Amino acid sequence: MEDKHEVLLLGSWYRSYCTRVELALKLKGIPYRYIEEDLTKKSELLLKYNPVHKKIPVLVHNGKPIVESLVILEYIDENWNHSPKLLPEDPYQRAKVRFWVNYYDEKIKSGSMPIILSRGKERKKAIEDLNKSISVFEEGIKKDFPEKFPFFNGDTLGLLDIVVGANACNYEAFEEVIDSEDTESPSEKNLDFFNWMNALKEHPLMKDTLPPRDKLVAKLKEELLHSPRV
Ligand SMILES: N[C@@H](CCC(=O)N[C@@H](CS)C(=O)NCC(=O)O)C(=O)O
Repeated sequence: MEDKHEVLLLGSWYRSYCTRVELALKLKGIPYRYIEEDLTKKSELLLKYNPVHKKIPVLVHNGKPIVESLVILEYIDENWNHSPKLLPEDPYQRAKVRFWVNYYDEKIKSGSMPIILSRGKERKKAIEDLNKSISVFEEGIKKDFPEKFPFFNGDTLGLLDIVVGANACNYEAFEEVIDSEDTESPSEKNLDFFNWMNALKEHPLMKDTLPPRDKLVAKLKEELLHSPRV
């Protein structure tokens, strides 16, 4: 039964697009009901609330759906306008955060998929490409937010911590699943970036929300077995 006044999240426990929404809801102290979706058998609710993309996460607030994780995060920040704010007050700072969030999704989050799906030389190249993208990201945010690195918004989580941390805090599980023996793994390079992730992993909200490492490794291995390139 749906309650028109509640906040409902359709998600999947190991997908970082969903973890980022859970982190924002918890950070703002917004109570929500969570429904785990099986993407091999999409529910009527998912198809009804996200008929265009048919993807998770979907946030349903007062019976109205909001889709696309970054749109959802901004909705949460605007609708529950109290502190802590996910985005800075200053429009130029906001623009810079949005720029790096988009860069992260396009180059780094997406850059891990070619690694998982490839082998041998192809995988080595994909790892090198990812390392380069992380270097550009690391240098960029150090330059754009010199006073705030490694944490944004002081000691509370900001949009970049949430988007990046929901994904990259799981780097150890990811590295366990890929075999990068003959290549420098991402965490051996870009030490500032991974120090930031290691600090974030200790944040109570992250500890409470990130998927358990062993369970995630098992899930990623299972997905790998079913991936078309293996
Ligand atoms: N741009 C979307 C991406 C969401 C997305 O890719 N969701 C995946 C799970 S991680 C999904 O629902 N996939 C189902 C499908 O492609 O059929 C967002 O930011 O929310």
